[in-house]
Amino acid sequence: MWWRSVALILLLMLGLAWAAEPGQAGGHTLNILDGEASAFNREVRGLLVWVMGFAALVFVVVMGALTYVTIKFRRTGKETGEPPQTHGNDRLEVLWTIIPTVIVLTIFGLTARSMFRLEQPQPGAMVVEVRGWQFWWDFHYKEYGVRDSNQLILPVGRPVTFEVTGGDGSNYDVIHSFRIASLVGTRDAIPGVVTRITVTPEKEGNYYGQCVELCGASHANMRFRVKVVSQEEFDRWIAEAKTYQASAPTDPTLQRGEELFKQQCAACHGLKGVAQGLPNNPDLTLFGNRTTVGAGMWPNTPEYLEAWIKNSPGMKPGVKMPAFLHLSDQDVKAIAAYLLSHKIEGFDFDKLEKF
Ligand code: HEC
Ligand SMILES: [Cu+2]
Repeated sequence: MWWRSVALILLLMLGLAWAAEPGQAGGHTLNILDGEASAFNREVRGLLVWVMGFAALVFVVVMGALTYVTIKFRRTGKETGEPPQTHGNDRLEVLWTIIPTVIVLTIFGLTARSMFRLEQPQPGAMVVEVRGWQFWWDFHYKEYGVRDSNQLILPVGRPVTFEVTGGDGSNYDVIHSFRIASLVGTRDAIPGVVTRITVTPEKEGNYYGQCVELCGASHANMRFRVKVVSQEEFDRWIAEAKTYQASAPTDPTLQRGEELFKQQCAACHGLKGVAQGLPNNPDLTLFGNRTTVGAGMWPNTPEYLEAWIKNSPGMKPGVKMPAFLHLSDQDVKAIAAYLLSHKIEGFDFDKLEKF
């Protein structure tokens, strides 16, 4: 029945509208037409407008013709035998071959032009290696020798080239895909392969990143944040991050936290000055500066952090971090306080405007 199809379409549209609502992303916009913050997104938006324009034109012409024919040649009940039979129409057939060809070639030309523009090498670009892991992101500022996970700090106005790759080529690695909704995207993060993408962020702010290639149980939970700050702030950030070394705590709670961290966590997680860790686990050196926990999932508050340490597999399906249910609440609190104490002072990334 026709009304069922209409109801289904309306329901789908409602679902899409709900999913696109900024509240779903904690105040960040997921609108791919948002061109406020980068020439990259504006270029892609321009292309999308052309493609959607042609698509709308084709839709109207085809549906219009279909409606016209359906009504004009509908059954009247007065038919006597077969209607007149028509075979072929050269003029029409040439026309409906040429018009789609012109449309496809136009879209091809526009796409090629955009691709050349976007692939232009940018002199002076900063290189950041991006590595997708199940289910989190690692960032490596090659020229500065700084590593950070799940949060990327970038200076405004300077081109940055992402060298996107996945895992370490070991056999259980899968493909992820790198996208910062309001800034740039998309590049697949493929183990053993490096793909590049360059963008110049134009506005300071807090951006939302997300894996956009189905990669397992927590694909939807594989997010990250990008903080675009002034060049001066970035310079201070990177200079301090480069030389950061965790110092021995004096507070007894933090001392207990460090002891537990060394016992329970240091085999996996790096923390400069305390633990080397392994590359296939997030770096926790500057965890106190991170605004989220669980790869962009929850606000980095003591409550969420403690819940995460105790039972991350219960919060995020498929995580490659074990639960620590055997630790007492007090011990978990001590570890959380210890992790949050590691940070560079004077940065409040939560204050930034959300994009
Ligand atoms: C077997 C290795 C392993 C051990 C041991 C381990 N972790 Fe993890 N941890 C991981 C992995 C892998 C992730 C990434 C999970 C994800 O988001 O998919 C992670 C994520 C985290 C995060 C979130 C990082 C972020 O930026 O979102 C924190 C915090 C954390 N671990 C703390 C700890 C603490 C504290 C301990 C010790 C009590 C610990 N981990 C023990 C592997 C481990
Ligand atoms: Cu994914």
